[in-house]
Amino acid sequence: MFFIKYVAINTKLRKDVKMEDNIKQEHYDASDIQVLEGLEAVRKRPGMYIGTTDIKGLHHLVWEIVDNSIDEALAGYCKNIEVIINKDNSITVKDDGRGIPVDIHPKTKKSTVETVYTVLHAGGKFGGGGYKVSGGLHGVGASVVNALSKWVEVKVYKNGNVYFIRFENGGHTIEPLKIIDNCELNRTGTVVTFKPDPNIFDSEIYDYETLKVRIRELAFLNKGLSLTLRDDRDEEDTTGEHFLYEGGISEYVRFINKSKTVIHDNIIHLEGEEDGIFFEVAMQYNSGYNENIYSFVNNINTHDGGTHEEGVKRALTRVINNYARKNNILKEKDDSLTGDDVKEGLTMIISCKHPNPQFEGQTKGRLGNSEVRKLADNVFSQGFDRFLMENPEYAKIIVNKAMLACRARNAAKKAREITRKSDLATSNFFGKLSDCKSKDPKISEIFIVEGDSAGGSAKKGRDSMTQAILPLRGKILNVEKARLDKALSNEEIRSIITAFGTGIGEDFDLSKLRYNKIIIMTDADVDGSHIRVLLLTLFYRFFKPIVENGHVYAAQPPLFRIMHGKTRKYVLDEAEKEEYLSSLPENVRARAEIARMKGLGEMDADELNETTMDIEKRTLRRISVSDCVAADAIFEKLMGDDVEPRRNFIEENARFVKNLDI
Ligand code: 1YM
Repeated sequence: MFFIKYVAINTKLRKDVKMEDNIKQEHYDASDIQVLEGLEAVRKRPGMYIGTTDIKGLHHLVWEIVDNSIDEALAGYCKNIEVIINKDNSITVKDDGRGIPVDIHPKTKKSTVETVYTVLHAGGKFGGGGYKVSGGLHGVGASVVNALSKWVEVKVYKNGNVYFIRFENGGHTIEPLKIIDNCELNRTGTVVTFKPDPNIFDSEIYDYETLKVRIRELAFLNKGLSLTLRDDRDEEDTTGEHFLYEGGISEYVRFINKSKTVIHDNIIHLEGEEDGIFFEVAMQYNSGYNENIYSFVNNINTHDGGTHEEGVKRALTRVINNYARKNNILKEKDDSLTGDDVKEGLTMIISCKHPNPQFEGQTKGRLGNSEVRKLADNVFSQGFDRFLMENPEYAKIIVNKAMLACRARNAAKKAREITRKSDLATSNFFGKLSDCKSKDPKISEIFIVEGDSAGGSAKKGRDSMTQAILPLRGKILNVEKARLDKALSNEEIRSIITAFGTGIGEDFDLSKLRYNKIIIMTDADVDGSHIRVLLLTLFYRFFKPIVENGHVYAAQPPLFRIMHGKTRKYVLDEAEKEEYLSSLPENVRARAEIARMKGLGEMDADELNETTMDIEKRTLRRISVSDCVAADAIFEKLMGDDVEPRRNFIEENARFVKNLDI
């Protein structure tokens, strides 16, 4: 066993009661299903049901169907789930659960399968008595997917029969449920295939990586459940990828820490249950300075935390302080360690399965149930306290790490004060920043430019009313490997902090941001890519809200200039060049003598303005944090201890970091 596992002892733990027992105790039949509204409403306002109709919404459909299989797994009836991307970008989801009920529904007088797929709000979760723990639309998912699909086919294996039903054009039943074949008596399960309606969605193409990341996550969060993803668009993908983790969230922690240097071997895994609420946490420290804490409720990422996270964090700080004081590592005169100190270098996954979760906050990303705080605190403090007592060598390493973090935090505080006092006042800083005249952050933007020569052109070519220029002279520090105090000793980073106006660390205040747009303007070469990634790491680690609120952009300088006659045309990349050239008449094309733009520094002020800076003409790419877990994995690849993945990445993306949509 690679992890140490403690089960909480005094939390009224009923060891023999599992989730599935809770479910089996409840009994409800098809009459629990309430019939509420038609599917037309979903087609009229898809956003209300699935958020967006962009690529995210397209993938959301898959999760709605998969969630039904996951529910079946959590109820203890399903062991295998398979997701297939078909050649035509339709999706098939298969499970080996009980199969959706096929009996006639008393209210609709139609089969339950048809009811579940055509009646909004049909499903166990609204019927009462059903105990569902996965995320999604709480029982309306199947009908929403049907409403937004060109066609849907459902096959149910049950009672030795194969039942089949097909819907078309937003959920219209073609023919009622019928038996099309027989099967072995003990075979049960559901197979759903759907093709999203292209009239509803901006894109029809499924992204393998997006599906893979979430399917892998579902496998980590549901130990023992086997999930498979296969891409039938890819001729070479014959077997698919399998995800099955007997260690559950412990293996998730190991996965996140894979390319980091861990400071103790064992992953600590604690779990407990009370009143049908199941709580577990897995953790391990690495030698880095960042915290990677991810929490989930019923498999949904609670990105804004909540009571489960609060309970654990509170207990973590208390237990480490108590241990350090009891063992005289922390002396009487010393201040206690803070939450930030004990979280440095911590990778932690928190997972709670709750029969009635209350999600709060604007994006519903916070767990509100107050009883979970106590449960989380109890389970964690009992288990972790025992771990420290039984593993004094690890306890020492963990406490020492927190003590070092505390010292660094105090040093950073001093450095920040010096930064605040000195930089704004020194001519050194103002010699560097060419600020804009406007003091209105709403219309102001700052270009962070690589090198003095490009900085010079940018300064001449800018609109000095709204555009500020900050040239970077040296390489900025790689903050993935540095603490705040070290980052603050780097002059380039200090200039950036001072220019932004927000402060950093504990002082950070987004409302003080002096520019609405922060635009990274680097060359389209290897060095440029490197600087851009360093800047993104800095922003992601120390100015996350700036990224989260969409303030960070990458400028897109052109790669080619095409001249013919008196016409000058700039194009962003090879593809655009080809497209433009093929649009020209043969004779003009033959005479066009195409120039590759080497660097920003080579463009004169007018050219730079016209191609890259002018609000009317330029192309900017907004940098977003769409998935913190995925983003961290990318940063790890690019910035972590392993050199090889970084070198490969830079080689592959020498021209543009186009796929780095963090
Ligand atoms: C590929 C998609 O939908 N599986 C699935 C769905 C259900 C059941 C089993 C199921 C649930 C219950 C009882 C219950 C659903 N049933 C319903 C409803 N896979 C997929 N597998 N028997 C079977 O919740 O008690 C909705 S989903 F409402 F009909 F019970």
